[in-house]
Amino acid sequence: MQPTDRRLANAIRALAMDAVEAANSGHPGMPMGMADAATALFTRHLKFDAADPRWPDRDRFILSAGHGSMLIYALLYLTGYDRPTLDDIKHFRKLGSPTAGHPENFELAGVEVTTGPLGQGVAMAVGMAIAERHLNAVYGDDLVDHRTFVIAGDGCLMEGVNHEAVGLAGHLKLGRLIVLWDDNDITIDGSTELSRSEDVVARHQAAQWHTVECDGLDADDVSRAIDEATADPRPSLIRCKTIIGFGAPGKQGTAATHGAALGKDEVEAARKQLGLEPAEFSVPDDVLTAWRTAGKRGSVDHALWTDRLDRSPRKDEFLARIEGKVSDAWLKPYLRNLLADLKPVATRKASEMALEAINAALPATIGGSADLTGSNNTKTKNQEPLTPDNYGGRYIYYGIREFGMAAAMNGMALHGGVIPYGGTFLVFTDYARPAIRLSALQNARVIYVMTHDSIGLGEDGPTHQPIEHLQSLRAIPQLDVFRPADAVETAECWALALTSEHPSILALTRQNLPPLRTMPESENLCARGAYRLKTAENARKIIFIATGSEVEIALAAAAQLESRGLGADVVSMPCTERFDAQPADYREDILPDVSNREILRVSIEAGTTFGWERYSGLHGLRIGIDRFGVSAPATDAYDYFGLTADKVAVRVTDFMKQRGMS
Ligand SMILES: Cc1ncc(C[n+]2csc(CCOP(=O)(O)OP(=O)(O)O)c2C)c(N)n1
Ligand SMILES: [Mg+2]
Repeated sequence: MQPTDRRLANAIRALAMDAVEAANSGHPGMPMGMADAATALFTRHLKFDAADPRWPDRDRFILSAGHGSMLIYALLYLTGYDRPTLDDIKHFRKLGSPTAGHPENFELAGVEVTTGPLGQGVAMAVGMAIAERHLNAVYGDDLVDHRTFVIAGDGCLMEGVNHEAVGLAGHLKLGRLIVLWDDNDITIDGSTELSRSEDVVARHQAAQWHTVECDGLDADDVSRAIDEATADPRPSLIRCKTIIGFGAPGKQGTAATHGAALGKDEVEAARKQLGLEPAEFSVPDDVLTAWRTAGKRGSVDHALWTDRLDRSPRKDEFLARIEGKVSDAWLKPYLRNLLADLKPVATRKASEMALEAINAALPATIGGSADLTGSNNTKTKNQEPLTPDNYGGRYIYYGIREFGMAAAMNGMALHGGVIPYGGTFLVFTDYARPAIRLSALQNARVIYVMTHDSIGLGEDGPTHQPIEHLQSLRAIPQLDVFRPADAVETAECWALALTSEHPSILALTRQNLPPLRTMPESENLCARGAYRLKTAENARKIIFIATGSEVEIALAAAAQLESRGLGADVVSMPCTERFDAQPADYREDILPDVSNREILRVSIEAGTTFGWERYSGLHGLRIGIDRFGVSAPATDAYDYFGLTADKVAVRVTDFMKQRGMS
């Protein structure tokens, strides 16, 4: 006899309680409250094949309420994924176990995205739904035809990014996005009455969503709601009325079940209440068999899909696209043309020029901007807008939603098949930063086109002039921050970003910069992160290390110093992360390990000097801006902050004099 849905759900409850108890850490309440809803979703609706978690046409499932990680670990184990094993679950939250505290996309194949920072799961799901519709438009129903399901808690729906994500999804009519809301009236501090009065359902309706309510503790009722949601052409919010910690008789319905082990006595009482096996981590045979059968439900669809793929003339192209391999064959011919016709150009414009070649060569790119298209230069001539009437378009008007855009791009990148890039002003990376951090953590190939990268943006003044941003972004692991110095470097950095396994930020100028790289090279010089652009003519006394728009200043200052007999190298350092990863002999060649008295190292960047001692050395000279900017034309602002060749040359010679170096 087929076990009841409640018994299937209770297996989730048992594993969640036991794992949290064993770790003495974790969140049992959410998995216990949503176990029935998750059972309905996984045994009746979600299209997946546990034997092949990477099947491209699987439905995507995102546990946005990442603290309830034991819910997804239990589901993956029960449905028969290779990992986590029962042993992995016994080692929940232990060093080296893939059952990390919060679900990590790089730990387990069935975890599509990393969640835990509340709100971002829903926002990434929007990106997944966009990628699905886009690829469907490109490849048709035969190859791409799936949905994105999300489980989200009160917290995910309260976060600001939810407003951006819900607005974007409603606008783009992402009907294949279905969010199940764990409406349990509880957050960590207690009742949601402490902090929420809004009508969540009405808010979604106002954003053009379909909404439906159900008893989240009744798998049949949840299933009815999912059917309704699937049939509706709008994105759907399913309000699942639940009880947090359901089944723990003394604690259910209270915040006490949210984020702590229930305790031995309460677990025992829950076992009795739910009719569970007395032993820890045990799942009755008939229940496990039923779950394993559910894990194979999708195998028929999967086989039919494989047949269709095998018959498709676009099979190889499709698979290459999903794999995400990118060639930089566009770069050489592009650079050849560029070098034939050099002129001063802002690097944001140079980025647009490179993108014309990139977007023509790489059909996987999808661009966009958070309402600064004309300023970020992110849209190329061949790009049509991606709209509900044309999901095949390759340009997204994200609106003024920097965080929502960044999170959506994470979802798109992790869905696979598309390479998202999107723009705003560099200063507003602050608005997107939580998602940029998750791009890095998840190794999502997202390219951030961040223009107006310094006081060089001029008149908009201190609110718009980044100061601490470059360095604070460089502090994020697994993120490449590129600050190219001219059009050639801009193209080289684009090529690196597109072929990277990491996310990248391109920091680009508003103001024009002269061409500095005027000769063809056999290799991408930016690949090493820093390289010698000019070699000292006189005996080397100084090494300038500069990035972006300040490389020009360093070169002009170096020329002045050479005319006074002081030899100066100029190192262009478009990407500190890449330079740090070079072999020691290369780094030693560019920045030799000698005293600053022998060879003075001078960093120049129109931003904070914080951290530049890493390259200048403690006794080197750091030229930058350690205060907020000024509202003034760019050239006046540069002059005001001493960032001109004349002023830099004077500062260097004064510094050398003070230190008795010349
Ligand atoms: C951005 C962010 N802020 C705060 C937290 C810490 N936190 C984790 S769960 C939670 C409460 C969430 O409430 P809800 O979504 O209703 O989850 P439930 O208690 O119902 O499981 C908070 C504040 C977080 N993970 N992410
Ligand atoms: Mg809650």
